[in-house]
Amino acid sequence: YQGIETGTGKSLYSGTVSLGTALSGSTYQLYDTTRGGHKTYNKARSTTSSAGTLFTDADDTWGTGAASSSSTDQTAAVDAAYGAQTTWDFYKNTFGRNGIKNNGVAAYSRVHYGNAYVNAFWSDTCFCMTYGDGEANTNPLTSLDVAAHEMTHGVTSNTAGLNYSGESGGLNEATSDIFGTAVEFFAANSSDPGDYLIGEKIDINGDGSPLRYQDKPSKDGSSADYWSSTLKNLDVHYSSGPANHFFYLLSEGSGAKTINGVSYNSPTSNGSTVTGIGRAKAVQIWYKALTSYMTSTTNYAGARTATLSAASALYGSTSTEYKAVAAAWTAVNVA
Ligand code: ASN
Ligand code: ZN
Ligand code: CA
Repeated sequence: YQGIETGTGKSLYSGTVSLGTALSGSTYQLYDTTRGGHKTYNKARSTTSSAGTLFTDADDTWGTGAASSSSTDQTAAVDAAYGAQTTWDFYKNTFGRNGIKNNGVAAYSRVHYGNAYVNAFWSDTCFCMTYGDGEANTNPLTSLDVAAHEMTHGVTSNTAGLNYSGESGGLNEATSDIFGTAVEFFAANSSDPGDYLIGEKIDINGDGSPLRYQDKPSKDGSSADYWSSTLKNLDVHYSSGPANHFFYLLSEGSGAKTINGVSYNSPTSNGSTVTGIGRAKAVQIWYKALTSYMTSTTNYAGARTATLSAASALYGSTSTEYKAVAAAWTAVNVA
């Protein structure tokens, strides 16, 4: 490439954003050389297994900011690229982590995958994030929290390596939700302000409701609020519930609260009152637990131990933070 550029992206979910781009000859590429070389590709609903075609543009202004059913539309690519660059910046600024493997090398993203495909996923094999266009090909699954969720699967895979089934699978999913939320708050984007909901922008249920709720996971109709001996039998997107709930309680505390216009009311299993320590500290504790203490087979009891070890290392074993971690786990029935 010839030059490092900053483009303008008109996203579907996050308003107008700056994008890291490159200039090759007289053509701009959706290629972010400043963040490990992340590229965004168009799968254009083709079924071939390749990455797809790198998005290019003549004037470095990308997308329209509106939903489109076109398989070549740039708007979904803008959201995916913005999600990848913001998640990169979050890990760098918050933890000093240089990309998924902490080696300065980016994954890539591909959009317009499948036809009316209602999912997004991370793959270790391609080292990439993939996004479908959603119902009627007009609701791409490219919102910021979803992109951060998928990229975080890469981080988990390259750190604790939590097995994607049973309780460790629930913890793997919760890790993606926790950092998905953290990235959304980090971005402080007025079109998509931070919340403790997952997927509130993509209208996956067709009624405006989010995919998941961290303050009270059972609000989705399937997730568990509290640990029980049968939790391991649930799908990992539902056994994530108690860990998401732990993260909310540790950050914000129990009871009613309104943040950025969204109202929450987080219950506890034992009727206790939990006082939060703030999201910034909760995120540091979860990251240290993930990268220093959890392993592929960590279960919920092990997550309690790992986060207590992390809180002890970061803040001391007699700290308010350490006690809050214990109280928040007890409140989701992990004693
Ligand atoms: N969107 C899902 C996830 O990230 C994809 C899947 O279940 N494989 O967990
Ligand atoms: Zn996931
Ligand atoms: Ca969200």
